[in-house]
Amino acid sequence: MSRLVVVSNRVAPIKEGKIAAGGLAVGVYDALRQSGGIWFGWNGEVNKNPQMRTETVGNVDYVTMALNKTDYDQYYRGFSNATLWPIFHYRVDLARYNREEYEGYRRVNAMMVEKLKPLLRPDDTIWIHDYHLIPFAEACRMSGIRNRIGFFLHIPFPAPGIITVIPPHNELLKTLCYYDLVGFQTECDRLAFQDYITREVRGVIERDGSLTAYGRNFHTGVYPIGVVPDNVRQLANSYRERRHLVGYNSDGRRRKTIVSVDRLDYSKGLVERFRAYAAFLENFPEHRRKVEFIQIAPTSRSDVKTYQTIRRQLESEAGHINGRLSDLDWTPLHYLNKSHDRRVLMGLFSRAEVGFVTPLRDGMNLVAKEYVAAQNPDDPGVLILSRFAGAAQELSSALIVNPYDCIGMAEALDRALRMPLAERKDRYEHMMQAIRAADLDTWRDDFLRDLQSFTIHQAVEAEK
Ligand code: ADQ
Repeated sequence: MSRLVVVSNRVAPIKEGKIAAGGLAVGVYDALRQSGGIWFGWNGEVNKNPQMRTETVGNVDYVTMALNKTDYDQYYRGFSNATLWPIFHYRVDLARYNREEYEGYRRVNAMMVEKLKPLLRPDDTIWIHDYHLIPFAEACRMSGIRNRIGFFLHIPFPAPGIITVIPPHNELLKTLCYYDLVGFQTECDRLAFQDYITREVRGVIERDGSLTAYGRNFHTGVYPIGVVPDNVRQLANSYRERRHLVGYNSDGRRRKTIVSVDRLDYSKGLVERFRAYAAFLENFPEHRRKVEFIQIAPTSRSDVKTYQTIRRQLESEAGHINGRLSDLDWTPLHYLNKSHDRRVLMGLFSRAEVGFVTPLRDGMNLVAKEYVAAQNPDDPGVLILSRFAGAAQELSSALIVNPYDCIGMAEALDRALRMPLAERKDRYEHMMQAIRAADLDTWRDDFLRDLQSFTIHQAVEAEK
């Protein structure tokens, strides 16, 4: 088995010699441990003189570097998070384009390739993750690197009409053709990319399903990311301090809990969710005082302006709901801006009657899968899930909602809270089948198996 080299924007931090747990981090870490290899990327620091740092744990080298301020501003804060992220999530209204930032993005990708190059062996398999690093393979090929290179996009791939808003869309997406395999979360994302290639750049679909464009032949595939269901359930069971998780009525009966956990991001539909919860309490007053909604949303990318705006908007919505509806012994909405230990989150999921997962767009959304996997099979809660999360493709037995339909979401909350045990169990079992069929190991193994099965590109014009 060849050695695996993983490249992602951020490398999961190592704590006391151990990798921190977390969806993607665990999957990548397990893959690396099996084959041995390198995890290469940014360490999250911004320094004047970026230094490479290597930390070895077992057979894995964690090679990280800092970014200088200009690189950080242009590559990370600029083109990645103020252009690509909003556009790939269909928020053209929030996107900006700045040519210097795009050039910085390309420059940082090329710089990372040059730093990685001396560490590579000829038979290493290279696996690149996510939108920050789209041009990585092209920069590798220009630099003479001929290893197998695969790319996985964690976020949605938008329809061609949306992606063409990016002024250098041709130049940017051409770089994806330099991979041997490009993986997506859903078939819908893969088809959107295929559409772009066939319509915008007159690429062709070959008999074996591969694509040829810009003189390059490459493969695409669908690899929905998953969770490790047994691990989720174990964590949920190990959390004993349940008194922290729920409130009680004045008559001593436990209030029902609705839970949401997200990074604070406009793609997650938090404002729409808060409004739907308010509409639910207005339209179904019989639930008042019997239910509470816990929204955990730690700030992320707080130096990007649109993230400051969404935060202010949420604070105002939350204040409005609680100001209008709470009582001395009842706070309808608990809005927590901090990150929590995975064990606490899984414990909270297992205890909550409703998981309320309603992004406006999401590549997959692991919280939806974690919520279901954390449930007690004998008395499971109900998942309310946005049709615009990648997870909705597999979890069709959730209560599927449109996050733009405020009253529809309010009705779903009412239905979820009233749902009889037999229906809850039935839906839960269907969802667990899907979650087990596409767990984290399957995601990683399928991608790497496919990547290994394709022949490596021979020299092409651009490389000469
Ligand atoms: P994210 O946008 O970060 O990921 P998501 O998949 O929901 O979204 O979350 C990733 C992980 O972070 C989950 O394991 C979750 O439990 C954890 N997490 C989220 N909020 C947390 C909090 N407040 N405190 C602690 N942990 C928290 C991107 C894409 C997704 C895609 C993933 C993986 O945007 O669509 O599912 O990558 O491919």
